[in-house]
Amino acid sequence: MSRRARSAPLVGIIMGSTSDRPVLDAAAEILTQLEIPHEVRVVSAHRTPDWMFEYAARAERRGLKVIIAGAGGAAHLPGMTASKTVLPVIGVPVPTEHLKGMDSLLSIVQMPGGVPVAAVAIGRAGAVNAALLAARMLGISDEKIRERVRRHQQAQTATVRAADRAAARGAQSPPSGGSAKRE
Ligand code: RP5
Repeated sequence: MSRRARSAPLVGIIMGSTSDRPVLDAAAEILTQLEIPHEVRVVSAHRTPDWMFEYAARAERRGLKVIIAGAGGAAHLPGMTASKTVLPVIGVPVPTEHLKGMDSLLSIVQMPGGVPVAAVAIGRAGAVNAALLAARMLGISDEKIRERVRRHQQAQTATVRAADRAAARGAQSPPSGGSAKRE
């Protein structure tokens, strides 16, 4: 991790349980790539409600700018956190065993008017997008972060274009043992 990523966190990644970690790690990886200082904490709305209130209430004073909150099932963490801070909160629905994360998604997205939570997709894709969305929010007032987001987007485009060129080459000249030979 670079010096910048180790300095005072701008993004707080919180999750309801350590079992959410494989999903939320995707957000941390993106923020690390973009050299955005962040922290990862376990904050449960149901099992540690006092700690959740304390974390959310102190977040702004601690210098955090955006909170990414991931939870599964009765996923109250993003909404309850948003109710105790004016910082933007992005909710990541974590997949669940029985309802596959639909429960998490609906718990996060169906907030009452007045308490906003930005809900992203279920699972790691959502965590990736939560981090990119947080970076874009920070990029509104930080040109360096905005440029890193731009480079990330350009690199992604280049990767897909390269995959397309490789696929096109493969279609023109299938390797020996390919489908044409088996027919
Ligand atoms: C939620 O309950 C957590 O966010 C997690 O997704 C889910 C299950 O937690 P564990 O029983 O795995 O700790 O609060």
